[in-house]
Formats: sequence, C-alpha cells, structure tokens
Amino acid sequence: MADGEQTEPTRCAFIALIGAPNAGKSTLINALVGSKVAIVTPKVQTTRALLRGIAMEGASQLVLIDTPGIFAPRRRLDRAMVTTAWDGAHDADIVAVLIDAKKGLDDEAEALLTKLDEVRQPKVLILNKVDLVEKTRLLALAQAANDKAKFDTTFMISATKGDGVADVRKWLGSHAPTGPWHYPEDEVSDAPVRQLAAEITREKLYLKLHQELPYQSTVETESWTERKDGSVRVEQTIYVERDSQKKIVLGKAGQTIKAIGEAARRELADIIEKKVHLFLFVKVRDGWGDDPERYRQMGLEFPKE
Ligand SMILES: Nc1nc2c(ncn2[C@@H]2O[C@H](COP(=O)(O)OP(=O)(O)OP(=O)(O)O)[C@@H](O)[C@H]2O)c(=O)[nH]1
Ligand SMILES: [Mg+2]
Repeated sequence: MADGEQTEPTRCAFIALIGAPNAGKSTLINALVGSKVAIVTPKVQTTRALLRGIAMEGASQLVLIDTPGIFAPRRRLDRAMVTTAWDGAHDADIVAVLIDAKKGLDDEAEALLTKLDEVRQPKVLILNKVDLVEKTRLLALAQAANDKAKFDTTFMISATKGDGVADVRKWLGSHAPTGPWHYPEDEVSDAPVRQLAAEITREKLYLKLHQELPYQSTVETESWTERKDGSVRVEQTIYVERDSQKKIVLGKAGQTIKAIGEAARRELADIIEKKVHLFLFVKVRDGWGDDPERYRQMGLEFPKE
C-alpha cells in the first residue's frame, strides 16, 4: 500500500450460527468460507464442539462459529453440546439463526426462537433449504418466525446450492464492528489439521454406520508424522462403547473400517494436498461418554452430571 492511500478500516465479527440439529449450519459455514472446514452428514447432531470457520468479505473478517444443533438434551454428551451452542451465541457479535425451511416451525424451532429473547446481539434469521420449499410457504414462515423473535434481517438461502449465500456474507461484512482481524487473512479455520482429520474420519463413520452407533463413537488423532518423502502418516483411534460395536465398525473381514479409512484418507489428502497414510484403530472404552478426557479432546466442557 502506498503512503497516504485511503483504505477501508478493517472489521472483524464473531458470528455464531445456531439452529436445530440438521438445519444446515455446517454446510453454510463451508459455503461462506469457500472450503470444507466443518463436517456435514444427513444425520442429526453431527457437530459436537465449537469450530470456527474464517471468511473474508472485503475489509471484513468473518469468524463463523459452527455450533452443535440445539435440542432437548438427554445424555451427558448432549448436554455438553447444547451448553456449548448457547455459549457460542452469547460470546458472538452477531447471532445467525438457521431454520430448516422444509421442517418449518416445529417444536425444536419454536423452542429455539423463544429462548432468543435472552440474546442481546444483532440477530439474523436464515431460512435454509429453500430449494425444497415453495415460495409462498417461505414467506409465511419468515413472517411467523419474525413474529416470534426480533430479527434485524431475514435471508432465504440454499446452503448446498449456494443461492443467497453471497448476500449473507455481504450483510455480515457490512455489519461487522470495526477492529483488527483476529486471524491471518488466508486462514480458513481455527482447528488444527489433526482435529480436522479426526472430524473427517468421524464424518465417514456417520455416513457408513447407522442408528445409534455413530453417536456412541468418537475419533481422535493419536499421531501425525510428516515423512521425508512429503507424505504424512496419521494414526487415529475410533472409540466405541461395546465390543459388539467394535465388530460392526470393523465389518466382515474388516471391510467396513477399510471403506471408512479409504474415504477419509482420500478426502484428507485432497485437503492438505499431500499423500496420506492413514491407520485406524478401534478401541472399546466402556463409558467414554462419561470420561472427561474425551470431552477435552473434543473441545467440550465436561458437565458435572
Ligand atoms: N436440500 C438441501 N439440503 C441441505 C441444505 N443445506 C444442508 N443440507 C443438508 O442437510 C443435512 C445436514 O446438514 P449439516 O450442515 O450437517 O447440518 P447441521 O445444522 O450442521 O447439523 P448438526 O451438526 O447435526 O447440528 C446434510 O445432509 C446437508 O447436505 C440445503 O440448502 N438444501
Ligand atoms: Mg453441524
């Protein structure tokens, strides 16, 4: 920059995306950032901890906080996730509330809107999945949601197709408070690559396994070694609760874990642009859902009860 040149002041906003499980929060973060930083699955409760995706919009840095879906929690892990999601909202400069337009104002969405009274920051309503819904229904839904909670503005978008995403980014950029950027300009996420690697494996696990099993498993990266030939050796452990679950994760003749490992390895290699050697181990840890160390690894507070 030449001396004396007028430049826009930098802006930086922390924006929490909250919403019911499966509303498309992680998909929207990836779309706003422009690369995959958060895992996405058709299953509810995919995101467990706060993850920040970072996007630039002109002179504004948008720090997008992906939160676990807000729902009525039962297990200890669920309670930790919901507390984490609300903490994310209270710490942010702007709160974006995502509603699945296909589902509309169901009990989950209603409960969430009611609790928004406690949120003091500017609030944005984002109706997502508009590709699945007729326009007239959308307008009615936007009206009904705005009657329930006070929003500064409303967007109707499709996070998967990208419709409306640029408008959201632009609005957030122009409403960010002036201030220095929090991260280097070229950073896309605050998560260390080891954590992203564990998340990618967890995504493949969610996609390949069904019913309760994904929820009763967690993945940790145990080691990450850069080798002289430029490739990376990654070792990960998949924790499950019971021996019967371990059998399912392994699959007949190890077929299931092989497929999970292959899909995860390929995606990780794409992202880091290096050859990856991925080694997966499955361990039975009865009650990992009550083990504080597993929460620390996931970046969650451990609820006392
Ligand atoms: N048709 C359609 N599907 C979408 C859209 N956005 C997200 N999805 C799908 O909705 C599912 C859930 O998306 P996620 O991004 O994982 O949702 P989430 O809100 O992060 O979910 P949790 O982490 O479980 O709270 C995935 O199958 C997405 O592909 C959209 O605009 N249109
Ligand atoms: Mg998510």
